[in-house]
Amino acid sequence: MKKALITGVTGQDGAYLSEFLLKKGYEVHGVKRRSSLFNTDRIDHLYVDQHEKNVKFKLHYGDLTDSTNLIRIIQEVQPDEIYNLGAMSHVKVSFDTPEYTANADGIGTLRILEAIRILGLEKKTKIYQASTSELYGLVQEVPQKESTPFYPRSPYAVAKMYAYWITVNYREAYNMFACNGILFNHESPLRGETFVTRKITRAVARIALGAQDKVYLGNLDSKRDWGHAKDYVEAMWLILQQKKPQDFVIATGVTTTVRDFVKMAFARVGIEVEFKGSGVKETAVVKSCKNKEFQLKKGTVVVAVDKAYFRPTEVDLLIGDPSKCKKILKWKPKYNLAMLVNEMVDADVQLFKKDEYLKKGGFKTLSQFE
Ligand code: NDP
Ligand code: GDR
Repeated sequence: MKKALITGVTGQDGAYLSEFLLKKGYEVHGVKRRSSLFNTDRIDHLYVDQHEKNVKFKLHYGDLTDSTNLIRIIQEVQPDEIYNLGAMSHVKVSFDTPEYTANADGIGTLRILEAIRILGLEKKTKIYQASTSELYGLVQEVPQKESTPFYPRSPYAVAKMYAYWITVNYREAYNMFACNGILFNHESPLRGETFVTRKITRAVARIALGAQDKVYLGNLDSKRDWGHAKDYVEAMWLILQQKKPQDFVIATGVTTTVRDFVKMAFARVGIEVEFKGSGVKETAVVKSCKNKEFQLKKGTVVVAVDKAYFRPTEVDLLIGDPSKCKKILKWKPKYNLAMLVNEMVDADVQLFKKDEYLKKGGFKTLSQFE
């Protein structure tokens, strides 16, 4: 039975990847950070009492900023595959915490690679590094492919650039099976609430249900190549199943503005919105509301722009070229953007309906804590 170790197991991708590998028959070990509140919501359904026999999913306390801890966990687990997904993954927040981001996202990767070397596991353990389309940053070429030059535009992207190259260097210097997956944005109902897609789908659900008036967003012009996390974790696994270690772009090849994502998300609940004005004065207003369940009047402002959400340096356009992964990995996404948006909006509508139901019953709910 193969053993996988996942850093960032409590995150969006960690949860989908754990589920995927368990289904493939792996024993899955995850590194989770100590937190003052439970942080395992996304993986609770996979967890079994550790006293049971043949437990296939195990968690270890750890942190990418602590080498001794990583060495100990890797020594204990002796993994066949490591998926290094742990990171301070929010681009905007990285401008506020640049040093920590460099430590966890950049040097954290080095710590994993060095641990493998120190333990003499170079021949046994394969490593997947969670690289990112943010590396392309300021547009040099479209669509972006494996050979496109990098021009990172945030402390996050600069830290990930170090991680990318140190992974390549350890592969070349020590013959390690270490690969970068350069993944374009991927989302899901498990996406963190402060990334733009989830922020929008949550807001759409709450606005439709009357729990919120409007949502403030930043740059509506930026374009992203959005896929579904479920498809993307399969690509991670495929990258480590190849004969020779190499790097891959994983993308859909379709790009969409934040503004169009907003329109699609509202359309899912039967609300047509139109954008008016420009720059920081731009708003989205209700044009029509076909869904009788929701009472939104024509002309109601549902989206406004707040400068606070703009980044000091932005990545304007991301669109990936998936030719290599299609050809070599035979990877093809099952979801398109409409399916992704619909799944996310539906999940958030369900979540907030439950919330409203609890509120009516006199219980404390998510929205009462906000
Ligand atoms: P999330 O933000 O959802 O998850 C990040 C995970 O990393 C969480 O489990 C978090 O723990 C953990 N983590 C954060 N800091 C540390 C640390 N110092 N030590 C150990 N663990 C830590 O990210 P995603 O699942 O979306 O992304 C997974 C990886 O892929 C990340 O590296 C991200 O940068 C990269 N990536 C993501 C893309 C996307 O579109 N989603 C695209 C390209 C790359 P906790 O739960 O405690 O916060
Ligand atoms: P990104 O994702 O920066 O691409 O990084 P995010 O969803 O945060 O932003 C996408 C684009 O939307 C614009 N935007 C806003 N973003 C946020 N978060 N909040 C807003 O209110 C808002 N309004 C507009 C942003 O300016 C940006 O242009 C994600 C992360 O998962 C990274 O870890 C990963 O490496 C990349 O995707 C690929």
